[in-house]
Amino acid sequence: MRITTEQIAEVESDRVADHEADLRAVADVGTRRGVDVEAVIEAVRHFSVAAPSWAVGTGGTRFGRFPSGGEPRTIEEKIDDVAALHALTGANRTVSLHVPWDDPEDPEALHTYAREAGIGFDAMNSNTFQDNSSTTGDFAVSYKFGSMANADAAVRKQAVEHNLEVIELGKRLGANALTVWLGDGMNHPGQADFRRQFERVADCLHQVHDALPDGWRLFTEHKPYEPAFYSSVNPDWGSSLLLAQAAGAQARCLVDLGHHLPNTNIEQIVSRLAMVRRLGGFHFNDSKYGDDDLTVGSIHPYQFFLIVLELVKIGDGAMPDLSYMIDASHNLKDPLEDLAQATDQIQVSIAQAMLVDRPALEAAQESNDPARAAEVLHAAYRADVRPLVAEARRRNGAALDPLTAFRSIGYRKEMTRERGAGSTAIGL
Ligand SMILES: [Mn+2]
Repeated sequence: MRITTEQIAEVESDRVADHEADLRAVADVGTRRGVDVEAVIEAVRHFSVAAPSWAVGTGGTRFGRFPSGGEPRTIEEKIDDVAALHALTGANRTVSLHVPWDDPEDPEALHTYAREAGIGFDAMNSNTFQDNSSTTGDFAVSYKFGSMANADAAVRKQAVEHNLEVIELGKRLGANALTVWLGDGMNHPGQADFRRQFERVADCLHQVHDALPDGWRLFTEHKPYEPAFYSSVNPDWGSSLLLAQAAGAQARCLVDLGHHLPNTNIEQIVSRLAMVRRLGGFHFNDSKYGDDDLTVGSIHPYQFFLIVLELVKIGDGAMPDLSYMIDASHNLKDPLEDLAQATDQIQVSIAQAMLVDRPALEAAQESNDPARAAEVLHAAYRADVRPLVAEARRRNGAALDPLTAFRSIGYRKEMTRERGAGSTAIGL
């Protein structure tokens, strides 16, 4: 089942008049304040964020998983779901695969299938944090004590080879980046040597980097803890930067918002990484305590706005050309509804960040006027930009209100009939 623009227009026909009235009102306010509303709409229109293949299925915790039915059973069905999401949002043009959870037997056929569905391939994700016959060479080695940081050279060699295989697969799918997230670290003080672990990982990443095709990026993704609970080899942005520098010129740091200790100033990290030209991309999500993988902007919407504002500053008024992906775990909501809400939140934050009067903000900063600076930020953050975002979606042939349209069209109901109530997606 493909969701079409015509289907969306049909279920939203009674919303158009209200939308147009709302849009006129916002445009009037914009005109009075000298805001280029058209530029905001067009910037939102052109933005795209990848959906990870593992997020179209219901997530879970180590305590359980409660699938709600109609989940994709194959990689092609995952592509179908991303295509449905993109039809509704107009802003999810790519899917990010995870190997071995997604290991197509015929990459060219999959490439064709995705192209016909209008979906491209974003960054490839390797996996050396669990043992699997396709990542450990038929279990000849084990990642129990780490992969690239392992004391055993044979394990490190296998970890590098797995990453090279993922690059090869990505080349056949038309991807252009590899994200390396490692579970390597220690659970026990004294278990390993901090420096030796780090140097081994740096050396392995350098080997992987040397196999990158031209135009590809290698992303290092930091995370403070879990699965290693005493120390992680790449726990923070500083370590991630050192690893990216050691890996080579095509390496960049990827910032997963949930991979920070509570109250970390992530927008400052974004600014620093951009300053040294090593900011590569994002995994968007939100968190209350740890790597909670909650819906983007659901816990700290103002922080998310400030992060996007840093991006708009880097892009000189528009979102810079980085790698963007939603990395959330949908344990209770329908995965596609949560992805649609996350995408909407990102679009709203882009519109708000673009409304910031940056010359006025800079003037307040340069004259030591924090009260004025706060007024400038709040004027943008408190603006209701939803009609602008809806208009951007409408111009892309997508939905004014993706979640309601998704329900009206009955996509999940149809998928449950087709795929079964007990179908489950592989992955997290
Ligand atoms: Mn991530």
